[in-house]
Amino acid sequence: MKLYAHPFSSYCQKALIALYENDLPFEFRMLEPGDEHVMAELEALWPIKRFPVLVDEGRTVMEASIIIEYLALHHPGPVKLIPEDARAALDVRLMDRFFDNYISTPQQKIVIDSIRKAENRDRQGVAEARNMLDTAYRWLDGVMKEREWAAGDTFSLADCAAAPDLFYADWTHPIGEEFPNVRAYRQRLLERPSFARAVDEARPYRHLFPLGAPDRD
Ligand SMILES: N[C@@H](CCC(=O)N[C@@H](CS)C(=O)NCC(=O)O)C(=O)O
Repeated sequence: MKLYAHPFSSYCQKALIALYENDLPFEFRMLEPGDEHVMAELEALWPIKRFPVLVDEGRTVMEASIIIEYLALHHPGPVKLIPEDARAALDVRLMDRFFDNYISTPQQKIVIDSIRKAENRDRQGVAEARNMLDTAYRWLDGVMKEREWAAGDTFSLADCAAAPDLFYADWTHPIGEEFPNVRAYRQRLLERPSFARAVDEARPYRHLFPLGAPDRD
């Protein structure tokens, strides 16, 4: 398998966690900014040019959630990231969508806005994104009161999403002390070996974080 990715990208880390959880071998096709050759390979595979993208036996698989679903189907390992029970799998997929849509999307909005020219900034959009993050943190805090992992007792696809999404969300719009269950969950994720490895591999790129990476994690 080949994974087109960058170690500092949250969606790439999401896929990497799944690969690391089951110790799956793959070739890392590094999307170095300015490396036209690998970028052209990516564009030929997926003109949308969002990553990660996985290539396996001639099949191209896009979207981090679908990559994880694909791995569960075609390269199953001891760690089952998608429950076999369809009802339990629905809960996992809901939480996966929650993290990407209501944590990662507003987080990226704030970061992307910060690198625009001052005259092109979207103040209302950024305020709405911050509001969404506060609402999402509050809802999640109630959910995580009773749970170790995002969908219950077992580490899943939803935790692969949550780990990088909450990691960068806290750097962008800090998770306040009024959300102790979210903070504790983020800490548990940081201690999970698969994510700890992804965080360590991304450490050399922290200077790329547009808002300035905090001196922690
Ligand atoms: N919906 C995609 C999102 C992927 C995504 O936004 N990736 C970012 C990196 S974290 C990216 O490709 N950025 C490059 C760009 O926007 O041109 C997924 O779930 O995989």
